[in-house]
Amino acid sequence: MEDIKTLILELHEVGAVKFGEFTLKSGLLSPIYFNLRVIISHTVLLREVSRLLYKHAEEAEVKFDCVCSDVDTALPLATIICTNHDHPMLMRRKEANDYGTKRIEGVIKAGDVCLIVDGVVTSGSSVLETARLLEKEGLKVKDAVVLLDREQGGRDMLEAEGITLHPVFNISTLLDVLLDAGRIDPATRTSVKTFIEGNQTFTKSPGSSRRASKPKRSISPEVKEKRVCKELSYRERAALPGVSPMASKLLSLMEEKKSNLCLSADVIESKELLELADTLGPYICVLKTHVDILEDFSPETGSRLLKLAQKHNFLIFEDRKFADIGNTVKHQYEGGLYKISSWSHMVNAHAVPGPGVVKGLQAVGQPLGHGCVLIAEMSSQGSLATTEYTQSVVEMADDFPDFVFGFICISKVSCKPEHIHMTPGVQLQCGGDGLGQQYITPDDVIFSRRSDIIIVGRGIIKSEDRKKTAEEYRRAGWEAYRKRISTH
Ligand code: 5BU
Repeated sequence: MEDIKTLILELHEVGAVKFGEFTLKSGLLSPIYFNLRVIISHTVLLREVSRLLYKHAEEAEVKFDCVCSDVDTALPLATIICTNHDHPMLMRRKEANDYGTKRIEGVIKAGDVCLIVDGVVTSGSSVLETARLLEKEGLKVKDAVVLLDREQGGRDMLEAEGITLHPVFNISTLLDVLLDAGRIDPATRTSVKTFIEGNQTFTKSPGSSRRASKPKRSISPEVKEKRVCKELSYRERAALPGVSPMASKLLSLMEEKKSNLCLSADVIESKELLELADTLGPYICVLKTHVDILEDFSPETGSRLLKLAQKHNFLIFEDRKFADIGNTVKHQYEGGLYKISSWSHMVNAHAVPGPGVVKGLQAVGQPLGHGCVLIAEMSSQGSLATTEYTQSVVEMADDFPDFVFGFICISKVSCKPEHIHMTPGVQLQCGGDGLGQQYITPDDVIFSRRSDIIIVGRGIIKSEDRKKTAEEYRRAGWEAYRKRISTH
């Protein structure tokens, strides 16, 4: 324990843990922030963290043949462990390499047991994603050793997935040590604890674990009040007093059709688009179009699509990504060749131009009962829509509660149950397309990242049996939602 106390104080000293107000990737404001990257500039500390990680795995009698880490903060730690103790190493890329979809580097020996090494665990989704990629290559993953568990549900989630998490220390210990040493005051400790309690990402369902569940800490009524992201069903959300007409309609039909699948119908002929709408209509809640890739668009395409939307009870979403001044987008939305507002129930917009873009769209769309989602994050590699930008987009939505009903994002960005989160870049297998698209699975999107709708294009369009595949995606998305509702 003395080792750990000293380590925590040193981490605080070098700025690897900070207190204040920080916007997380998810858009949430956090009173604590970890940046383990700084330790690479402090060699003694770097060695010490590696030593404790290894010691921790040894004390827990973890058996493994090789070690894997992300190409990130944990990579130098894993490298030190592997070179000091002669273990072969693997590393997981965040993105597929340039030539294909390979994401695990190193010599893979199928059947070997691999220990995952990581820095900070919040929801556990990153460790789980690495484990799934390793398992796809034939390796076995039973344990992960990490420096810090933020105690937000990652440990339980991983346990439910068959992976034991071994954190060197958790956030409660960190707060106690810093408080005892006079580095933080009691109010800071309380505010971090409140934040952690209010932002749990996972709750155990009975029987989901291989081991007995540890008793849940009781949450005071005050903390319950502050719970930021309460999980409601789509049906409950559809009936909320502040929900916009578009969100209410969409949430109701999702529940009715048991579908959170949006088909991205990226085809170039109207005939094929209409065929897709008719054959896959029963499986989807939304059909997304890119009208400007159609080679033969005519007003009839729009009106026939609308009829099919009525027949199969889905909504049409023109993925136009408006990004100009209000006056221009107004014309682009209602006029031109496509007259988008006459057949599309919803559109999306970038927030880059400022609120004027939404004002312009709202002037056309709201009287027609239409709605808009803002692009808070993108699925493509190297996207600039991150952290503060994402946070500002979420804030902008609050100014248009009757028209903006949600976001395009990779993980849930807003805690308001009135907001619908839609996520592109989804396939049943993780990977990429060589042009920057990055795929994550329906379960990851809906369960771990708590988005609401999976947007799937080529995963369905390029399959041999589109109907069967659409049903597979519908089921995967719906099961992930059911799991989320029953466990959160
Ligand atoms: P895919 O075939 O499943 O990769 O198609 C994804 C669709 O979602 C495609 O129409 C994109 O234009 C759209 N998309 C996206 O992939 N990523 C984003 O961040 C946004 C839209 Br916004």
